[in-house]
Amino acid sequence: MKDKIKELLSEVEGFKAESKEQLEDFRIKLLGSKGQIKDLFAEFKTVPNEDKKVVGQAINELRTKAQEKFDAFKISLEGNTESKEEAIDLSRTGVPYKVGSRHPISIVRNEIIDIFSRIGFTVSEGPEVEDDWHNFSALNFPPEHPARDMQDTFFVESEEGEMALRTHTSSVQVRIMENAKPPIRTLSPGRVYRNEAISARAHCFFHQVEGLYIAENVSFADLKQTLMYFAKEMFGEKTKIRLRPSYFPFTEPSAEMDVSCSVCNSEGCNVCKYTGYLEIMGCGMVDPNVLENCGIDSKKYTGFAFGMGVERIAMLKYKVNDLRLYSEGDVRFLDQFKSAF
Ligand code: 2U9
Repeated sequence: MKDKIKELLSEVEGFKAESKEQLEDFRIKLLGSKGQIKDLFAEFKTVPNEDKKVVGQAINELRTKAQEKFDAFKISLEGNTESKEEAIDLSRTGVPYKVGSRHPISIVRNEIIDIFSRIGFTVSEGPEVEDDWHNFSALNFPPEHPARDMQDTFFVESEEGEMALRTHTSSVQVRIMENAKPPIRTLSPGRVYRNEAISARAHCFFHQVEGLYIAENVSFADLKQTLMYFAKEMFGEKTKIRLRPSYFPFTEPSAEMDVSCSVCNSEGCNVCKYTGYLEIMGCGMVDPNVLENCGIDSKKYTGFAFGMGVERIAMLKYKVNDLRLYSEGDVRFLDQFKSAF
């Protein structure tokens, strides 16, 4: 009897079912009501008492192995889902994937690009690591200008010598002017770097969109009208603009532009600090020195330029009060912009 059990055990272990029929034959032969295991249990009565324990264990082992083999092939041949681990309830509602959202800086940058592209501006991009010429010299920064200082600008060593992390995207427009003939009408959106201590109101990097228009007979009136169009598209038809004289090395004359505060309708509130206006960008007529530096005849052509910080516009639009929120990747902040585009 022990030999019979051994023989059946090795048969069970080597068994492979390639079809349901083969599996059913296996079941009938071994596990069925007239099967060989049943016979063994019947024969068990004749086993001498002193052998009963060992033989009983061997038959039980055989039965368990045969059942396991049968179950395993049943699942693989029929896709049986009766076993608890394998059970899949196809009628259950799925677990939804967490969907990301567009970043507020992207939303606002795209909106700015959209508004200017409707009046013929194209988009130009360029390197973030710049040489002194494109970031400073071509833009009329005098040699001793404080922006050239380590305290204001990050410098990196490269094979080409000391390079600056661009402090504005004007450097992209220098490249455009060097390589294209007017009329030029382009926007340069991108990340810029400044050596600032990080706080709610300052960061060591932020995003700008700058604009440049160079052609014959471009005047300050063209600049004013273009920016008025932008302000109304961005902040609403009722928006008023205000230009205050300012100074930048690359524009002359220069101005800063304010828009009327849409929160209080210019009545005065804590957003506009009770002035009725919010500063949103700088602008001016491109300095003739800059045109000449870039190979453009300043007697024939004039141009205007403007620049704005995207974080600042997004702060006004979405009432964000801390610049650090933009770069911390906190989903509780980012999730709030799910329906914003
Ligand atoms: C060229 C010549 C002139 C771009 C300009 C500003 C004024 C300006 C600031 C706004 C807030 C930078 O992000 S900010 O800190 N920008 O005030 N930018 S005019 O003038 C140019 C650009 C390119 C060749």
